[in-house]
Amino acid sequence: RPRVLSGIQPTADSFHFGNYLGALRQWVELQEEHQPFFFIADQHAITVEQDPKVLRQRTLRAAAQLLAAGVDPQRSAIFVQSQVPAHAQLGWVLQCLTGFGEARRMTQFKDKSAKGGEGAASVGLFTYPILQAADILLYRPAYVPVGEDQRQHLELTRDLAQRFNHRYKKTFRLPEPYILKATAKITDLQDPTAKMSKSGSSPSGIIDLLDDPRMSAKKIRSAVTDSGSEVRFDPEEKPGVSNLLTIYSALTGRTVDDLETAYSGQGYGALKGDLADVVVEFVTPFRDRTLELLEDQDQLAKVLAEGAATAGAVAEATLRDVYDRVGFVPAG
Ligand code: AQP
Repeated sequence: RPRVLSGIQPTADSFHFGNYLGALRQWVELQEEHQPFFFIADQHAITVEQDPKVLRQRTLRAAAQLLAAGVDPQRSAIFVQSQVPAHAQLGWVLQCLTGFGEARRMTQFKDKSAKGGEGAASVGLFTYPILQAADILLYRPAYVPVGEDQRQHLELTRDLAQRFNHRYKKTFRLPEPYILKATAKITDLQDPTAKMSKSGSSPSGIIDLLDDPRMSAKKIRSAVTDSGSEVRFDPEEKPGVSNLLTIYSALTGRTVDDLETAYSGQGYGALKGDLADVVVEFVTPFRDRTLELLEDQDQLAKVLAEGAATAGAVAEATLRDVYDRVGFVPAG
């Protein structure tokens, strides 16, 4: 079975609809016919300052949410990045293969460092895409299910894999991004041209999976649309309505065409009202299940430790090949 790999950062108390529809849902689907490795990227999280106690809690909350979303530890290795040291170890080797200018071109660093100024950003934030390349390449996956915002990092990963293979010996598989067009960029409810984001969205622009469902319903009902009234999918002219249609279609399996027909002549109020109900129906059991899983933190820690053991064996074997090819003398 081809391998898949993806990660998610524990940088908020809850994942949001962008994370879920852009990535997590695909994780769950892909585990059926692939060999999956899914990790919680705590080492990426510390590229910006984190409170240690909060980071620890959020890592367990992330694990609970992955399980509640349907990631199955019997089929998928679910683990915490820092528990598999090979990620950071390969990260160093790949940093030494990356050009400074090449790293500089990563737009996410430009965006994220823009706020506080480049001087305030950590070197870790700058080199984060290279650690991400290591995260991926260690497992030699065929596919990496992510949202559109990760496409550039995937390209860097492929470039580094190719460079290593060329300079030393064929070691890495070139992974393909697995990006579903329809849900690749879920947008902010209040600013529908921007992506829904943990760090960038205002509270009313983001739907967190663990929010009180009544609050999520309210956010849908007050989503920014436009001054027209025609329910039509047109991301250029009607980004707000199009985003609502995308979420509606993804949660119900109804096609966007079908929704356009169903809401023709009814205005935005009807669409928002019904979508609010759909969202409540989805988040209520998800939230209940997550909170239930969080009651047994020892069990969550056990699942993560088992995942790290499975992932670690694969990652260490790749790292051994890499160290050998680079010319490091093995211990013993
Ligand atoms: N709005 C989105 N639409 C579709 N996919 C998205 N993803 C994130 N936002 C959207 C995808 O979710 C996965 C995990 O995200 P992450 O936590 O590793 O990355 P992130 O980009 O840090 O998430 P945020 O919310 O966008 O955080 P900030 O604000 O810190 O940048 C990834 O596959 C990502 O593509």
